[in-house]
Amino acid sequence: MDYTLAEKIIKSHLLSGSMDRGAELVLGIDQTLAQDLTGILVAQYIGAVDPEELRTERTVFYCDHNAVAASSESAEDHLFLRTTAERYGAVLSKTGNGICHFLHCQRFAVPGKTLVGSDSHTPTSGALGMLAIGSGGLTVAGTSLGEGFRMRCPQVMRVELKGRLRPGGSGKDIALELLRLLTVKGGRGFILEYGGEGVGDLSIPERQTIANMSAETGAIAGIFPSDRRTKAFLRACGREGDYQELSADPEARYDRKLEIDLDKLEPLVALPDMPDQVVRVAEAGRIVPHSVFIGSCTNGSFSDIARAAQVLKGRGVHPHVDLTIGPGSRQVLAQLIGEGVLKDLVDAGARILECSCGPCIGIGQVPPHRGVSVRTTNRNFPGRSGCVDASIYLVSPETAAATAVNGYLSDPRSLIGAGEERVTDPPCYPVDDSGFIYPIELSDRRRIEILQGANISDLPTRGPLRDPMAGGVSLKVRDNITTDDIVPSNPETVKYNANIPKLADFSFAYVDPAFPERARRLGHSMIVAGENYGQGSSRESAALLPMYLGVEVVVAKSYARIHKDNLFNYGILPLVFKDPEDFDRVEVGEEYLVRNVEAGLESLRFLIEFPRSRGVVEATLSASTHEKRLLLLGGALNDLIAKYRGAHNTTA
Ligand code: MIC
Ligand code: SF4
Repeated sequence: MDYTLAEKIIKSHLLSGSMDRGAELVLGIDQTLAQDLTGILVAQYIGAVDPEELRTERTVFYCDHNAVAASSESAEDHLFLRTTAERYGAVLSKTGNGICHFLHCQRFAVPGKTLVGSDSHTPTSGALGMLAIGSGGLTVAGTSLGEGFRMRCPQVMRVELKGRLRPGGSGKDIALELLRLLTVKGGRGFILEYGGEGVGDLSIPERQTIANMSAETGAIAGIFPSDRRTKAFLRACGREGDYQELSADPEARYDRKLEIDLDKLEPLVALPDMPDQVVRVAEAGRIVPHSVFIGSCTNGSFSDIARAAQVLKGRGVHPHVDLTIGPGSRQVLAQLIGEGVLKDLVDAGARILECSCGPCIGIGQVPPHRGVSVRTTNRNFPGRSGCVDASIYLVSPETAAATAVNGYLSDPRSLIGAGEERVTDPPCYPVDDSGFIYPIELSDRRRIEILQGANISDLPTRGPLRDPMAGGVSLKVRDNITTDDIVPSNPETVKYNANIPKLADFSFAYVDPAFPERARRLGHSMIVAGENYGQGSSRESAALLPMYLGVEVVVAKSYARIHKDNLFNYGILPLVFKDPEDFDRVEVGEEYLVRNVEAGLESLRFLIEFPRSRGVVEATLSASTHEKRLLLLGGALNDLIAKYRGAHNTTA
């Protein structure tokens, strides 16, 4: 029988379950990763279980998102992460070393292996033929403890890349075209498997950009074959021994096929406020930005930045534009210095930032109110830049550079000279692992004291689902609500990243600032939502904060995968409207009553009574046996503790 590449990796890691589409399965996980925002919870969960050691081949904690640490609270988060890594045997990547996905590809990703990370862009490592999946922190803690990763057997979509990129085109334009075709919902339930003649031409950094933004379509992962390009990249990283050739079998069957013709691809831009609002740069109209940012885990490679520098060299940044550059890693920075590119950038008027996430999630470079910023990042959700009414446009590094030169959104082809040689990837990277702290001997680990700052709050847990459930509707929200909407990230909130009571006050701040107060007043409450609820970031605080504020049930038209998993992990019942039109009948503030909750978990069908309007709304549940168990236990932390400590913990 012929298999797709994704199926081959699933098959070789299958711990239990079946590979029939939609069937429940448990996947063995070789590596896990976490970062300094979502990772604090991961570290807390691991600490709550206090294992002898982790059960993965490699677990890495990255201090990358909030590297600038503008407050002591953030610096304390980093200390907590470091000491937890040392105590349990994870690798710690220090601040300034680089962005998790980027570094993971450079140093740890291995073709054919599996990775689960508490960050939605974990699929970036799919660039090297690894099956890499984003998830919530509780799940990452569980997989680090050897639990295996539970999922429904995904569908596989073949994305056929035909032809070759034309001058001025970039991997980013392929990722944007994919979003134009699939939208932010179209990848749900799928692994995107890239193939076709166009793949052979793409460098690993270009594949990284595309695998990275596969997450924006809602897909479980994006994966490329492991081929001569992969081999050359691993050799350049000094890791040729990790290479193995991997591709789909010739007669593999795909659940869906999509084709992108690279010959016809033009420079593209995603308009505010969703990454799928994609048009040609040439038809976007006159966009005049205050700032331009080139970098992030999406476009922070040496070749990305060097190509932008080619456009900037000898031209300079427009006087009204603030251009910042954020290299993906210290290695990239070293190489930009070594090749003289940094000088070109500085001479052109660019500002050089830390090798970290920063502006991508509003930690620095926040635009002015109603400001405009053109960026090479992957998301432009409202408020994500730290300013809710700013307009963010997503483009390739070449387009960003041309825009910085001209002072308005520009097609880079006008500035790329005919016959100008395109920067390619080097045969050898300046590898320097001194930014990693590797595990010490097992026998020495117990003496490591975990340093937990006062700002890191205790883990809130909850008891089993109530039966019956009664309360009030605390919030009603539109389609495509992102986890950035639920837990805004900006310089003010980031220092409370690990302080649940404080962070709770910011939940839904941009969407409905009265929510925290209303939810507290109602005691027990319900959130009503449209399609694709909880898309975007994997941050589990988007489930944890509502749980902390008393939300016990969400009724939505549909969910994004990671957020739905997080709701189960926190013991919140994620129901779906049987008839989506019922959404219109429910109002904020009204009371609800759900009887026979336990029977509902069995039949997967619930009747929600709204006494005020005398309406009854039918809702369904799609849950595995394990997920139902989590709801009955009051969440995954109780499950982990019960399993590893033999006791339940239900303090709230
Ligand atoms: C993001 O890009 O949204 C983040 C910030 O990296 C998140 C993780 C987080 O919220 O900490 C993600 O992608 O999951
Ligand atoms: Fe960091 Fe942005 Fe990448 Fe998330 S998407 S990991 S915030 S650079």
